[in-house]
Amino acid sequence: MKALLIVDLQNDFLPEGTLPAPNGDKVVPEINKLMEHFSLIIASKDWHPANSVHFKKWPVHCVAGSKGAEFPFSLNRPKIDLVLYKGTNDLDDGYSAFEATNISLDQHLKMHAVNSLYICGLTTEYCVKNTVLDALKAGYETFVVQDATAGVNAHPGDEKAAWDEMQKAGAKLTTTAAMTGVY
Ligand code: VGL
Ligand code: ZN
Repeated sequence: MKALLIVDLQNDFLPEGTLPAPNGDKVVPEINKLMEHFSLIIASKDWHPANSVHFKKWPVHCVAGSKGAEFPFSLNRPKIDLVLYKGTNDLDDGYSAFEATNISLDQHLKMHAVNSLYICGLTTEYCVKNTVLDALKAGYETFVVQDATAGVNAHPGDEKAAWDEMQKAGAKLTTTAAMTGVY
């Protein structure tokens, strides 16, 4: 069984948000296309308390319950089966969807007999990368949909390094076109 895991596709990570991935809006139509090809779709949300230590490193973003923490309206939201909340503690960054606090992602995937995970979303260097590395450690066959993933580009070179690190750890790269059969 395969599942689609959409990481942190939230308003604050889009170009108009407080911690923007410059091409964050471009992944939304790709993710909408991908969603048509999965019967299990899980989406994570960065969901921080206003006083999180995380905001010593980052501009304030995705505060629990805020507009910036919502999914964009352009995302085909009704298709999402489960929303995971992470970074909910004021003492951690919560970069990985496997650190979600409302449900154990690993247990949920096992319950649905998922062995292949297709990961996309925002941002390449932080939450996508950490989720991918945790998925590999947990033994899932892990694909990253490259054109459905965008970086925050906080430091030049980080995005390329993240792709290299994910591939070295065993992640396979794919594209929306390859997944949907539309070229
Ligand atoms: C993220 C920086 C801070 C992410 C979250 O979703 O990649 N990046 N918080
Ligand atoms: Zn965050």
